[in-house]
Amino acid sequence: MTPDATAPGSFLRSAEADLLQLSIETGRADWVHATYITDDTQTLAAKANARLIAATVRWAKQSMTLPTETLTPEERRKTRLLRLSLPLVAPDDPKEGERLAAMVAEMQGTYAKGRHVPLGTTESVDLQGLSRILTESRDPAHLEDAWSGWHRVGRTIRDPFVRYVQLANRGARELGFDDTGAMWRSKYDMSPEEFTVEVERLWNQVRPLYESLHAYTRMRLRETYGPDLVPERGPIPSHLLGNMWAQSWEGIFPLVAPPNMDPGFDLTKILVDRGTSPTEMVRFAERFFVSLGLDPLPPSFWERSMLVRPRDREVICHASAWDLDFVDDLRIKMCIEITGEDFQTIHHELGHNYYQRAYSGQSFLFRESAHDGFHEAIGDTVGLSVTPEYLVRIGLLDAVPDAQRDIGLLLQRALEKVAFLPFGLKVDRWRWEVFAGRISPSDYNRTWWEMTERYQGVRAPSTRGETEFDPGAKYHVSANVPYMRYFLAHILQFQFHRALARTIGHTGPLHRASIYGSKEAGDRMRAMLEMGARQEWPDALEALTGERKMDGQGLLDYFAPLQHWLDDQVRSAPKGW
Ligand code: X8Z
Ligand code: ZN
Repeated sequence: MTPDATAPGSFLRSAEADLLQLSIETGRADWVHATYITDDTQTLAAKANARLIAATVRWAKQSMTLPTETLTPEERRKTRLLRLSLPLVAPDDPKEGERLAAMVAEMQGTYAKGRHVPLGTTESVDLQGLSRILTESRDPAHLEDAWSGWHRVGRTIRDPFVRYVQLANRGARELGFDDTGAMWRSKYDMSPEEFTVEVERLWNQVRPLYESLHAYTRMRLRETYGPDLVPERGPIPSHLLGNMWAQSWEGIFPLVAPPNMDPGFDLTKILVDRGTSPTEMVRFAERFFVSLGLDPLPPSFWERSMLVRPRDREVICHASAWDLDFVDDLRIKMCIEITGEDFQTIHHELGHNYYQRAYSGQSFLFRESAHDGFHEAIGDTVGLSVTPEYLVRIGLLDAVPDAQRDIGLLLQRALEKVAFLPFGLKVDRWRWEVFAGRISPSDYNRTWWEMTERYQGVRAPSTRGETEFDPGAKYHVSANVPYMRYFLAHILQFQFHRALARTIGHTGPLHRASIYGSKEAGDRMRAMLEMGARQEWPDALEALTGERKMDGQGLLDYFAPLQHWLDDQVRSAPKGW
């Protein structure tokens, strides 16, 4: 249909109806692919995605011919969102569109099927098994083996990635963006240039805390692994940080915590000892949202979700949340393990589901979060309310450990959340450069590690050449999921938490605040969630926090007691790398 300049309203209604229907079809194809990977489901998902992308591009291009001056503000916002709704734009040529979708499906499939036979064993294990070695082993040879065994998956992802970058950029340019990275940066109600500056501002706010944590962790790891492996001043080897990508370090908490500083309880052990099932893990999280005054999940959630890894088929285990009919067909897809970490991840995923359900009353193009960092922050905000007091209230813990243990708890949280910050920044700073053509394929791996060292103060376990493609060993790179959202979410969740703590009248330290059971906090949150993407994100931020700017001070306030403690610990140790 060609837009009728006199009726932009009906043009947009047709676009929304068409895209809703195609999105539902694509979602079903994606769901079947993600929970049952075969050549056939891969082809079907790729075809459905190609069709949706082509239709969106068609509608978006037509909407650009609408006379802007005749549009209402709401219609103008819709045309803007229409043009920005895709993480990937296909070139006009349908053949190229299909090829692009096929490249992404192939990268995702390769990633999902990655396996390695760990040193000293005879059977291959998947990413979860290899990750367990990284968390549990203290033997550098086993750690390095699990690390490099997994990273081999990147090698076969390099070629499709190179093709994908070219095709995706061609598509983004046809839609008027400089490249795919510029398109991703245009989604924040400001110019791509302003967004780059905004991210830098937030990083500079929180960087000193990261540098203290880094110095402390390096000092402690040096005591365990010795000066040959862990330098006094240089970057930390990636395989010693308890996580495949060194993105979160809570796995090595037992190693770096001072002996008298354990948090007083071990959630993994509590859950395992009680014989908690995966379904019960999800029920805990659901009850938290219900305690805020939100509705229980629909019966179909329990029937259709994938909560554990099936024995008999390949699936995409990386956790995700879905809303198949854009109303109430909510589901999560996870390979739940009974750990404190997955307990948190489940809250993260349900945050997505509750957001999706809250904005389902909006018209289709507004059924999105205020910006993508908001979507990623909601479940984590609730997760920050999983305090010892809360665990006592729900019967998982007998008594609240005394306040002296708080530093242990804060250190554990910092190893998860503060350690993440430069990683969250690095992934897309790297991809932005790649999409802009400032990093060429022959430099992919070298520049990835340069940035890892610059931002995180972390180095590869051994020299990595260009046969390797280590960015491909991270899910979001292989699956074309933008990543800056997680950096923003790590800032926003503490800002949300601080505001909600004020709402419930909490006056003590922020890490002791839990909004469990507070309808008032729930109302605040819901007011923001229901807005979806109808208004610019500062309006949504204001609805929950009363503030209109993203602010790293919430995170700094939360960790203030730890910052003092860390600085005390590292007084004589060097900072930086
Ligand atoms: O991918 C996720 C979620 C799904 S949106 C599990 N996260 C990032 C990651 O795993 O790399 C959550 C934290 C960062
Ligand atoms: Zn998420």
